[in-house]
Amino acid sequence: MASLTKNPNVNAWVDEMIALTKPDKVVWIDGSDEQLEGLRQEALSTGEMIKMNEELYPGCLYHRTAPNDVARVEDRTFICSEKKEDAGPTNNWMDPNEMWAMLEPMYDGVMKGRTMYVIPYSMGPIGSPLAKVGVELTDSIYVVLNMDIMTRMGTKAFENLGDTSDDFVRGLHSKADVDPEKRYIVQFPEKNTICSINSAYGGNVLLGKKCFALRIASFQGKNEGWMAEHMLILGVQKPDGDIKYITAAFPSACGKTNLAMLIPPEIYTKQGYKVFTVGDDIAWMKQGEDGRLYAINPENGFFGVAPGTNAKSNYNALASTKKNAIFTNVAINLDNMTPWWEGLDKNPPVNAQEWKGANVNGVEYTAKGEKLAHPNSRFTAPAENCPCISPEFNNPQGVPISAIIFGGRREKTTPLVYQSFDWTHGTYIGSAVSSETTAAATGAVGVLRHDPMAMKPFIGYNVGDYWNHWLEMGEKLGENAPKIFNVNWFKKDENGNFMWPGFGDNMRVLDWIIKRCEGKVDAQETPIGYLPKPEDLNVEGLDISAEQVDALLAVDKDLWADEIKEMRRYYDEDIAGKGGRIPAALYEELDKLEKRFGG
Ligand code: GTP
Ligand code: SPV
Ligand code: MN
Repeated sequence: MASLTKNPNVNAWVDEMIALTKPDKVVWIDGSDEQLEGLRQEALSTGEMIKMNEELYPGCLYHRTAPNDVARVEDRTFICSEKKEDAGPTNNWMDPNEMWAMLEPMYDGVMKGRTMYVIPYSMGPIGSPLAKVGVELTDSIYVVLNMDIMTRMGTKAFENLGDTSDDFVRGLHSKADVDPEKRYIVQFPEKNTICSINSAYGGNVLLGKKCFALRIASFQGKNEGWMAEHMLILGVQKPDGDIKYITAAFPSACGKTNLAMLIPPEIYTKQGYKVFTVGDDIAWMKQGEDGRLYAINPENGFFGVAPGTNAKSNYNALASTKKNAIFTNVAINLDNMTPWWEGLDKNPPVNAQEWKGANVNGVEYTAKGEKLAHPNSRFTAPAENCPCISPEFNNPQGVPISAIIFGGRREKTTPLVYQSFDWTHGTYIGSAVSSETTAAATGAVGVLRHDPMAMKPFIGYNVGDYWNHWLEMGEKLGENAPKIFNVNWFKKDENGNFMWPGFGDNMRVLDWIIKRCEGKVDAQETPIGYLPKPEDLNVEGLDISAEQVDALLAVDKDLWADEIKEMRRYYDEDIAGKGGRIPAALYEELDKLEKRFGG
């Protein structure tokens, strides 16, 4: 099939990759309905995709991946910069030539007997000054159909690139044999290139997402003066009609999609408050002409965690999955071909197919404590399906950001919410994010680990330089810089129960944050930052005592002494000791924090 572009840089690279991988057939993805429908039919005929109930879930498909291929693989993910020190201590590194010498034979002939799909796509609205183009080569129809939902895919992306530009990200993906021992997710930041092999799962293979929009883009952003962050973007419309935009960085499976789509409690909706979703996972941010920081969501859909999603916890996400969505590794109710997962409702289907494909009695199966859906099972849903999608979703200029929030899963130590003293202190707080691990990546779950800015697996260069870039952005933004906050929805009481109701009630915390940005509410100054005065946290209608509010807002001196000690160890040993170029200003913030506690 003939190329869809005259761009010689694209064509030369695609020809080279065809010669290497030797597909039987090459299909350029124009993005037309006819072409995509043909691919859906083909995937249904081979069993790669399964059709869901056409009346209840029109246009929805199901896919299951190999049981060893269900999450990102951080230990097999590499940043292959020319110099090792440029990858820094948070990344696996290999010399780019050595890496390619290993990968090239693996790709040699890997697409024999298969079709190569050439996917042009734009990250960001077509025509946006912040958007960037990628081309992904893949032998997976699942990838094509997901990229259709997650990006602006097809000929229009080439129109954005133009006939001569070389500014596009090259992505080469092959499922190969889905061999976990030969699975590699490799970024070459200086070459704008991504190689992914032996996986067919989400973040490993939808190369526009974590590989491009975070790992490669964070490096581009440092060089070009903008930011690529693991952040949701939401707008809160106040009763007076004014909308404040907020971004929030939480580690994987720590609540971004949920916060992005929250439905405020009645005490707020009654007054006229409304929340709009701009993005649920990634933000690209750049200073606008008026000096403020503007954010776009480079994605066009949601690749969301299924378990726990229900009409109460996240109505808008659930509604987004009702048409033209793809379900990966959830369970199927065989009686009516609808998806099911833990936390959807309390009625697991009797006649169920669990995520690995076995037919089981779902009621008996779950009663034994077995899971019907994989904990990292996901839905891929078009953003346009979301009932609260922002009218600004396609705005090429993005939306102006008033506040940036960091957060993570912390059983103790970190209070419900606090505000940094200034941008530099906020950058320190971002560098100090740690969180209990989740099923979004392979490895143990529930282990506390450092995850600076929720970007540990996604910073495409030296983490110290990344922190320095944050500081430089703050200097550039000056008094227009968004205010920086930290939240923790996951504090637990002595019985191990979450102390804060979370979900829609997180609006109460956003309310305080917005009032702080507007200078409309006072705060108590503590050694860690500004905390709400207990009476300023609106708990009207919640079954929560004054003691519980105090506990949620507590700053425990002993726990913070441990925290500070651990931060010093982390900076010294894990970062500086392993080649991380920590800015002096961040060490000073740590010293100042210790001093404020009297240390
Ligand atoms: P990625 O897509 O992996 O980046 O995840 P995410 O950050 O978008 O997380 P998501 O919103 O999908 O939430 C992950 C899990 O956290 C789900 O099981 C949610 O039910 C749970 N969760 C989200 N918000 C809250 C909250 O406010 N409180 C509690 N207790 N759990 C929450
Ligand atoms: C995450 O793990 O943060 C995700 C899912 O958003 S993935 O696309 O697999 O990275
Ligand atoms: Mn994510």
